[in-house]
Amino acid sequence: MTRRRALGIGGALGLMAATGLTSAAALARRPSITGAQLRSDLPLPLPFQVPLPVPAVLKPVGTSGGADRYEIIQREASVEILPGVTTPMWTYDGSFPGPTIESRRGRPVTVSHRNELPVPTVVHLHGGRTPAASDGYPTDLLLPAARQEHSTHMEHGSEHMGHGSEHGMHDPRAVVSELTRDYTFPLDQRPALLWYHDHRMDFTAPAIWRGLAGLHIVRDDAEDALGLPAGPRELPLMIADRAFAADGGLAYPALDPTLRVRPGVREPYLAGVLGDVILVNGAPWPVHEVDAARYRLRILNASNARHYELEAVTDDGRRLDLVQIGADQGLLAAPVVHTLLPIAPAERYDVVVDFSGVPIGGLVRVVNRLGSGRTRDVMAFRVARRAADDSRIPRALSADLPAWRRSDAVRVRDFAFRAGQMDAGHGWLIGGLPFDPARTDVTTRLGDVEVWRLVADVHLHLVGFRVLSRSGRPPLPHDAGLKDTVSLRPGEAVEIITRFDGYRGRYLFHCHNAEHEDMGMMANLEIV
Ligand SMILES: [Cu+2]
Repeated sequence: MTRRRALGIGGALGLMAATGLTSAAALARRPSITGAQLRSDLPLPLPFQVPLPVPAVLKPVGTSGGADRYEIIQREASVEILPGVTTPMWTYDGSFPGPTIESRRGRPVTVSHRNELPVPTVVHLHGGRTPAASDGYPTDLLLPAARQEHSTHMEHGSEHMGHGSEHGMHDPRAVVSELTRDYTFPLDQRPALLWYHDHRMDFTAPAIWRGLAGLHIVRDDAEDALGLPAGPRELPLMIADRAFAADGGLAYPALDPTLRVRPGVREPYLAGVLGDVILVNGAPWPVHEVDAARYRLRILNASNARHYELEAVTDDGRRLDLVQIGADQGLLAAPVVHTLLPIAPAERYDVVVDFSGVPIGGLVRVVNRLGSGRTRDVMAFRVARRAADDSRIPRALSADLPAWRRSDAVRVRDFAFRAGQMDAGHGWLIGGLPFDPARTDVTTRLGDVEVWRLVADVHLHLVGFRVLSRSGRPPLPHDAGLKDTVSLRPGEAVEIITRFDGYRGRYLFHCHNAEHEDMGMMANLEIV
């Protein structure tokens, strides 16, 4: 028997019956646009001229006891993003995206990060089933060598800390490291495309924007044996929008460009910062030469706030099938065929595209139906040559997806998310309250299955979930499989189901519009 409990995070949310969800969705006042677009101040390159880069795979510095050890230096670097233009960025190991880490399921990895940036950082492996100590809690800072005074600000809650200090940002549970920090990832999880990025309190959005993002792929023998396109025919595609200032630097409307003291962005960017340049793997509107064969595209939307609806269009206007084989948390049970694929910030889709029917020399453009002008184009594939193709897409991809049923749930929680007044400006609230690390918003027991009813986009740390319904109707085709991030359309309510297993400790759930996240649209999840 399901115990139904309507719950306000922090006790501030009015109770909602199941039938109250529609009005809760209306109350959410979700804006029809998810941000405002910055305009670049220098000439932009033509589309489909720059070759698609593929981020280098990082080599372990050592192996002991069946675990691999990696080292990454977080540092400022000048990167050529636009041809002939130098862009100073904050990077993992000098590149954007950072180096890719390739792992095997169940083989633990330790990544030692060294912070040579001018600000504290936090590393979060998005999609990782990670013990709390290595999950990158936003106050578990890694301080740079020369910036000890920042920790003093944190301790004493300087007025200039913005909303953080006023809401008790002092966090007695924070574990602060100096200069280097080891993050340990057991990777006892389904094979999937994960990504690591900065997650510092109040400054996640601008830090990702400046370049702190990279890929982490987990594989296993069962997936390798499927016969999916592999090697050069498997491509990670990290899509992210940016805008550039006249001097080649990245433009970003931060209230405090040093990203040290005052968090937040200027009007009219509070609902999210959009750029006018679409990057894939750090290159503007790139082009990639392909064989006339099947390719596995592992797509991540690493944009702060931009949503995409992707389609692959040939020269003669034909739309190629996007055969989805995987979601955020790995393989689907069976392929799902799309011609249009919506992807929200932080979501991943694993798709196979077959270029064999495209004439040699033909161009397949990946376009974003939600974009306009230059932001309608994403990248292109140039079909260069005929080639043998022994890859396949099995009709059964995996048999280990969790099959939680409603009747398994020991409780149902309702969450309201809405825009609200926070300090001097507008902010984003969950259950009426801005984020406070010192407050536990949701407590659950290890092993419990729960149904969550949501009226806004959510990313859950630690666990994957399945989508049960959208506004009382069955899930959409792209809701298939195991997800860790879900995106709602305006006025929509969604039900998800998950089991809180893995590790006890303090985790987060939040909106993955990075600007919303920095404005407090984030809550604590304590697994006991
Ligand atoms: Cu995450």
